[in-house]
Amino acid sequence: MDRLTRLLDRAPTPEAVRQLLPRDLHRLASELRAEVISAAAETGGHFGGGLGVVELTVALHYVFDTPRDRLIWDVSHQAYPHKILTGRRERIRSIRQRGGLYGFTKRDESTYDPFGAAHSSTSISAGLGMALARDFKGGDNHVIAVIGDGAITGGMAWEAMNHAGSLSSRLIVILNDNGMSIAPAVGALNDHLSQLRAGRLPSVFESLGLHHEGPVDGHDLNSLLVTLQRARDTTEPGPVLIHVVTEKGRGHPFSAPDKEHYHAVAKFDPVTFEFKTSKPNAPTFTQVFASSLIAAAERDPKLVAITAAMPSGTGLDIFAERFPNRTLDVGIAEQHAVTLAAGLASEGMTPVCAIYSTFLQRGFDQVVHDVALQRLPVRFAIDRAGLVGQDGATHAGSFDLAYMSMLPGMVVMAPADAAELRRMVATAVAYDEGPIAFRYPRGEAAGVDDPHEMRPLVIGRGRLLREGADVAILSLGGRLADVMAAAQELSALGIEASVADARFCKPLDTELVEGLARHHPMLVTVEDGAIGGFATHVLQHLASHDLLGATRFRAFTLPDRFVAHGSPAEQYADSGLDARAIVAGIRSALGL
Ligand SMILES: Cc1ncc(C[n+]2csc(CCOP(=O)(O)OP(=O)(O)O)c2C)c(N)n1
Repeated sequence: MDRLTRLLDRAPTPEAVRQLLPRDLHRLASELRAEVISAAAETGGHFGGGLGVVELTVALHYVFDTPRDRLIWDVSHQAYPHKILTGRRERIRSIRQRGGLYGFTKRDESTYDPFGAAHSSTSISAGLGMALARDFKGGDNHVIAVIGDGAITGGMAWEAMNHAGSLSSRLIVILNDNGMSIAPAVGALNDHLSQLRAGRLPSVFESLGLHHEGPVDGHDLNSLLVTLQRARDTTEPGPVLIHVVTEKGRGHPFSAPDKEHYHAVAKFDPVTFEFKTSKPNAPTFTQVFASSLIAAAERDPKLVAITAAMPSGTGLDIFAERFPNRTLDVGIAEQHAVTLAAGLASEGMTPVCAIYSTFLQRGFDQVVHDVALQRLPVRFAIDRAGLVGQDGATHAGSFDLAYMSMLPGMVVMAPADAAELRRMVATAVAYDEGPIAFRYPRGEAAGVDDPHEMRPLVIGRGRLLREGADVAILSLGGRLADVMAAAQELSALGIEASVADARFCKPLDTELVEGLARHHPMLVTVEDGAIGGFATHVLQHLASHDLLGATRFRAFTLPDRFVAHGSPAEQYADSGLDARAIVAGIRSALGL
């Protein structure tokens, strides 16, 4: 037996953990921490959150009868120690890779994951639902929701506490307070938590009707055990909130401090702890966006940029260095971010709301009701459009083309390369007639990035890149390089393709679309979005004007299923959206 993991070897499941003596738990925690570090060296991924909750994870599984007692991790990026302790240690080194464990909790993956997550602030609502279900059924199990001080800034958490605080249903909320979101936590609530850490009560949670315990040192197993046992055994009705103070990234092996406490890491050497990062060949779309936005803000003093707790992910950290007073980090609060932008726009400012495609879903009604309906010129910079790789289905930017383009008056653009993104930033900033969005993928931007390129585009005008008589391929967004490669391969097979870059999903370049349909026996659209997006708009236009004639039509979209995690290249191959699949699809449609 490997002496270094003696207890972890003996305790592959929570049932076995519960057989240990309390005094063994310190050692179990340190073995678990070492295991998280050694696995992360191989896989990379979310790291700091998990290291901060090692003791809490051990204590929760020790005190509660999981999975009969329901343990819900908010966001669940911090659940790697939980996965290791719940029968998934053997597979932890496959995490986030194709066919491997998912990077977040997932109902299909384990009975110890009673609720899937990845978008934040859902755990208290889900937990209250489970608690009420238990009460309806006359059960006696516990329900525990663990939520971070970042995630608890989200509106849903407050909707849930407002409801839970008025009920007698028993629910245990653990506030994992490490002072960090991805970046340092922001807002008045964060100030309040600092006061609570200093022992100043009463708390806002108490006023909402949640019995408040703590603050408890989240790395002191004895205090954790006592507090959790008390919460488990109390006969008091109603919800309880336990304020646990932890250190994000606790025990990380790196020599340098990190401003995000190693929220997520690349693979690293397990001995020297040096990161194995590959050298980038080109700037990312995110960096091109940030630098274009800075250039635009130099010219427009009314430009204000908004992020919902994602300054580094969206590139607004770079923008904030130049314009600290024109950067607003609102916390994990996409709904508020969108309506805040609407308010700014209504007063003549130039708000740019930079939100990942997947998280903008949270603010959809605000986009409809507060922005689009009032035709307010909010600029949406939608990052991580299309498939995003290892974060998988919960994070895929699959739906924005559909959900933005269906809104009356919304302009929706998608760049294929760096120059186009720059021009779209310029277009959006200059456009004042209503809402406008541009959506761009994760990763390196194709093409050359010329920092002086700031010419606005003509709204609703695409471009023709290549002409061929046999098939027309109309591409929107990030798949253009694969489309061009496909066209070349087709040409080698004797099939000549025209290729056009639509640039706009809305308004559609109807002249371009009609010309392609008229002059080719087959029209194909390609987009990195779900069914209901670009192809639907193209087809509806052609069909409703009787312009399809004998022209055949094929749509390459994301498949009508959630695409599992893997590298983006694997995901696009799985989805039939890489060059090879496009060639194969066109050949088979042509009957060749
Ligand atoms: C709705 C939504 N917006 C943004 C994110 C991106 N995100 C993932 S983790 C995180 C920070 C969470 O902070 P906290 O809850 O304090 O947990 P910690 O990482 O500090 O343990 C953010 C902003 C998300 N998961 N969901």
